[in-house]
Amino acid sequence: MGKKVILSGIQATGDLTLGNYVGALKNFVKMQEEFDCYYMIANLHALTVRRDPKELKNNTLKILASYIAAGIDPDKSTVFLQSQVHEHAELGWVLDCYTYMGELSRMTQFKDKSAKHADNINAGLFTYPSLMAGDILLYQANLVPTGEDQKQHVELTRDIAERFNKLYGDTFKIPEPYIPKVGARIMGLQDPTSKMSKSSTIPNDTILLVDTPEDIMKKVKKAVTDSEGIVKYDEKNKPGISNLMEIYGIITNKKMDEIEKEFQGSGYGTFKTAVAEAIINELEPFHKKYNELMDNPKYLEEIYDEGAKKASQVASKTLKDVYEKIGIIR
Ligand code: ATP
Ligand code: LTN
Repeated sequence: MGKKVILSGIQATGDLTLGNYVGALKNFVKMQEEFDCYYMIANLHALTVRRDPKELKNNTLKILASYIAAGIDPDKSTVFLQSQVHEHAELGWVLDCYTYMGELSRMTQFKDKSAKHADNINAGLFTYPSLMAGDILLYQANLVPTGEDQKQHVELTRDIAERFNKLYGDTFKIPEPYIPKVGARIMGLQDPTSKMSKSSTIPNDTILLVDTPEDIMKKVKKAVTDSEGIVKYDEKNKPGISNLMEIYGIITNKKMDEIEKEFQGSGYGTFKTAVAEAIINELEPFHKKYNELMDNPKYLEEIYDEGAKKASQVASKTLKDVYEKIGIIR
């Protein structure tokens, strides 16, 4: 029996947040020891929102450098750019033809992004999940590690794959979402009722992996809390404190009741300093490695070129099978 296959990706839409790190990236690193992992930078998906071309290129390299700085080893995992493996765009189109408008219009991400970018509700934003289904199915992935917000897309991928397999016989492995039990949905520091997101425009709402220790301390100190002054986990009534507790818990490996005990009787100021220090310590090795990598674009180029070669070998086999089954001459 070979190893199980993992595929995941992050959109090239900006500097990664602490949410991306604990919800996705940390798991990517853990999983590479046990599984055959494919980690992609979703630069084609990033086009669904208008972008400056130079910035998109630079963001693509930033995500790649973040993958490696966080601990993904390009000798163990296949790290590649979605745009360099043309099978993604091809299978994405095919799967568009096996995905229903009704299914796509139920996607929360589509609804959120349409509301945020009301002047550019393009067809790509709508069909985004079929391209993502193609990403996953090309590699016959068993598991897809992501944060909570992507679960719906992985479930749709399963439906599309089952539909296709029913029509043409076994073609795609049916993937499972792999969502961490804690940290799957880190909330904004200023608006703890919505997800921390790299494209947030609210000042001090997100912690970026590239933030300096001073920035991190300042942002955590400014995080919205409540007037009760008690460090207690209560997502509904104390969303700000609960979010900070979750962040602290993931980094220090402590459970919520342990954290409550640790900060019993101390005010929010002491607790916030401890949270900020934990984040700063966790990100220190990342920072150093990230800066070195961003100063070495040749090395990054070698990684993605090599990754694309390895990924293409697998992706081309799946696409060939799909084209043969549906009657497309190559
Ligand atoms: P954008 O703001 O451009 O939509 P994003 O920050 O929401 O980006 P994505 O590129 O959509 O990030 O997501 C990358 C990965 O990080 C996905 O697996 C996603 O589920 C996860 N993720 C994103 N935000 C969070 C969060 N706040 N908490 C936990 N996981 C998250
Ligand atoms: N849609 C994801 C990014 C993404 C992805 C994927 C994740 C694109 N293709 C395939 C997992 C598997 C997002 O917005 N985070």
